[in-house]
Amino acid sequence: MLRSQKLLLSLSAALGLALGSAPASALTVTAADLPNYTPSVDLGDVLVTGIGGPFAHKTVGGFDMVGILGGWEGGEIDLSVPEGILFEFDTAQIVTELQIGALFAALEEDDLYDEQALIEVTFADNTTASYVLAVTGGTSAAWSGLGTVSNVSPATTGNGAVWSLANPFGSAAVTSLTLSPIGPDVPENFRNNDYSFVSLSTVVVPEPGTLAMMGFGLTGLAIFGRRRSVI
Ligand SMILES: [Ca+2]
Ligand SMILES: [Ca+2]
Repeated sequence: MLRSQKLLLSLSAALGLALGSAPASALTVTAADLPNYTPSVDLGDVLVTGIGGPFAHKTVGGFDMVGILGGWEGGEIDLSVPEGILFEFDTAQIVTELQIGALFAALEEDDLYDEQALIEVTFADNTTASYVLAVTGGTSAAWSGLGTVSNVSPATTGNGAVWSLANPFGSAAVTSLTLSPIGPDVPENFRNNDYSFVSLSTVVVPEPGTLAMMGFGLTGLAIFGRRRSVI
């Protein structure tokens, strides 16, 4: 083996080590990770806590989803307590996908109006923001944040009324996320605006040191490649 080939191999190994030392790149939490009647669960990279009561599952249109026990609806997040589900991340995460369910269109599943969900986040710089997902029809909804919303299961009776938010906060990393109810909450429409958690996917923002190491390794390879071509 030529000395130059050995050098290239060792540089590649160094780059591999740098990549290998990067934090876990992706995290997914599903309803199955939040056991029934549990007040909170530590999943390692994220602590998930029930606000207003413990977690409670329900199956809607074949989809397993989680809300908070009690309130107007067991298995959904209701305003009456109020209830919520809080996700607190050990390190800032970019949310790549969030799915919620049981968010129905008007006159479906006893809901008088198109349902809405309130989603609150704390960004890595400690600023906070609130966004609303508002159903506008059986398979259509409006999202006040970034990214896109798509329908996974129709918001009509017998289905899951599941919605997927892709990159809902853009490339901004968050340290916490809360699924919250939104008003009004009055007797004639008490069933409106309740919903459930289905799944959450995030990626960890690489730490500056890791990026610097990766940059150093790539720069080394580039310089080496140029020298080699001269030889
Ligand atoms: Ca509830
Ligand atoms: Ca609902």
